[in-house]
Amino acid sequence: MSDLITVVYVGLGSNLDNPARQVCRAFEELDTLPHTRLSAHSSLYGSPPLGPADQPDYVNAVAQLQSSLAPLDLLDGLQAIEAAHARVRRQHWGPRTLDLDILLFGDRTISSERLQVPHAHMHARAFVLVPLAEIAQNLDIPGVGPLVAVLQTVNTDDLQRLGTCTDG
Ligand code: ROI
Repeated sequence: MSDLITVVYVGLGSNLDNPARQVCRAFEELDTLPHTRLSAHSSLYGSPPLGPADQPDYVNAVAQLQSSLAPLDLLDGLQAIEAAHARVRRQHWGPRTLDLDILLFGDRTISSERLQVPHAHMHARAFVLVPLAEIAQNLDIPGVGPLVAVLQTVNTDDLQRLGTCTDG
């Protein structure tokens, strides 16, 4: 914890046990983390699985947090939320009840065993970039470039905007 508040973007993904409900609950849970508040979140998007195709489609979204936690303390908090949702055993690149990934932590680049920021694959994933652009149009991805430019390099055809958490 420090006095400094950092804007953090978190990617959310689920493809099990009513994925939309998992993601919407996770938005609320992110707002309950210590020294952290949820300041914005995207709509929900449906996307076909990246990786093994024999799994359900995903619901993806992005949250914007204001946090004074240190990166690894925030990661601990995200993993505690994931664990509370995870009733299903996970396989590598297989289906998951809830995935929470730190995408960006202010303008910092972090490379440690537990955490890489910016997220290593975010610049290639429409299901991350499109919801991110919905809540942060003027963002720069450190080491990569302006979000709007990166967005033009990915195929968004398979991404479907599903609506918001209050749509039912
Ligand atoms: N595919 C999609 N569409 N959305 C995800 O969030 C997602 N997460 C993953 C893998 C298995 C790589 N595939 C995904 O971890």
